[in-house]
Amino acid sequence: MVSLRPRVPSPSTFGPAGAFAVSPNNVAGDSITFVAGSCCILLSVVRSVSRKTHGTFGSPDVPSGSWEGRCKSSADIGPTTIVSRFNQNIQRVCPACAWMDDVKISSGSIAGLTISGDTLALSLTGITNRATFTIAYPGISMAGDPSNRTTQTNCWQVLAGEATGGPTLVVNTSEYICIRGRIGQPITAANFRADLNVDGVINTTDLIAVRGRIDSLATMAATCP
Ligand SMILES: [Ca+2]
Repeated sequence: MVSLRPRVPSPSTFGPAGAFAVSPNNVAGDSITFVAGSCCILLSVVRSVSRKTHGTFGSPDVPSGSWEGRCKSSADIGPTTIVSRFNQNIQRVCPACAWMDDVKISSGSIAGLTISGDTLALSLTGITNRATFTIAYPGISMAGDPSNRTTQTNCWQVLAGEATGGPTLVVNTSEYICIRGRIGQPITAANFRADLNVDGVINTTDLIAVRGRIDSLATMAATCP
């Protein structure tokens, strides 16, 4: 908010307050209050995260640029819900168009798209494993200004079964040892990746799941920029 107090020689010079091209509510005596709008702020993504629900523990966030190693099933690998928050309220440029016109994803399908204020939530299925996953927002604009869009792209590295991270993403005996050592532990922000099948518990089912994914080819070479 910017408040200007111009020198006004006489109220009669400018006529009544309502003659200004501003809301009369913004005029008080010899003062005009200008409310700075968001018209000149370029749209940008403030934060984008991937979420999966781990039973009663909840839905810990994995930020973009990170890695998504969890898997729910062979048909539901990688991110399943991505929530992106922008620096201002947003809208779909073409509400009647398909979701694929709003956002561009590098693999999989969009099962749902919702907007609430400055936040966009995407439900996704069938993300390709052992690959980067990117999402762009060509059909999303600032609310009230369809021309104000962003060229940003978010990126995840997707490798089902990966539970330990590291410079090179790979599913190997480190995952097996990691999960075996966490069996029976309550899920926390520090160990939720060991809950591979996202059922809210870390048990032998997760161990069996990772054992079936240990493979010399279970390495992901591509990385996010
Ligand atoms: Ca589990």
